Amino acid sequence: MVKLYKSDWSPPSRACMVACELFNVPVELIEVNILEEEHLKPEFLKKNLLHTIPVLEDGSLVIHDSHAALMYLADVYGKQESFYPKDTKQRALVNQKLFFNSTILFPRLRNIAFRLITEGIKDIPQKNLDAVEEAYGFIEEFLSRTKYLASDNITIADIAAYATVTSLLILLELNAQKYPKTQAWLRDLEKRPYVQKGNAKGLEDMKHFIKSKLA
Ligand SMILES: N[C@@H](CCC(=O)N[C@@H](CS)C(=O)NCC(=O)O)C(=O)O
Repeated sequence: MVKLYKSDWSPPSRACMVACELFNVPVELIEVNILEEEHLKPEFLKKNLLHTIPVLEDGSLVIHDSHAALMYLADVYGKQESFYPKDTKQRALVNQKLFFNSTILFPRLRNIAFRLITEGIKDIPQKNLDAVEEAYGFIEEFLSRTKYLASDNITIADIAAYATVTSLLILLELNAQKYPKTQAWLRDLEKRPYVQKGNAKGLEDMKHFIKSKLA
């Protein structure tokens, strides 16, 4: 059985939880409470010196990045190849969008959410909101080229980005008229049972927490 050290609030953790539901991974979920700084404790730092969650452990293998974990889970447990194609070119396109989430989307969320939580800021700087708006534009453009982010099939890149985007929506609403493809993509993913199970509750908890911080 694999172990997933996670927090329900954390989008990259939720992406891994969605993947565990999707691929029917036998998993033990272990909550790491960031507010109580459990991620900074020596036992946790032994697993991940970067002190981030999620961490996926499979026997002696420890993976401390959600994207690497999604790739591993899809390779080992995924029955439908389409979620992470074996074909090199198709796989490169999925990897590209996983890195888009890792290096463009998620940092724009982290820049805001981390400061709300740790520094107690009440107003989100306009430049950070502009960066989120720009990211919505990127997604809309991607989704006007293919039905899902990497191709016409849903892949693990959509799972990673969905967890981030649904969290960004707490901070900046999406104008459905301006971003119709993104709106349709969100609706498509949210009705999938594995997405519901892995993402919905944690997202709701995060929403309440962030709103209370902004109030
Ligand atoms: N690239 C990493 C980012 C993980 C990350 O930054 N997680 C946040 C929670 S959403 C965290 O653990 N922050 C605590 C810290 O950085 O000390 C991944 O995708 O796993």
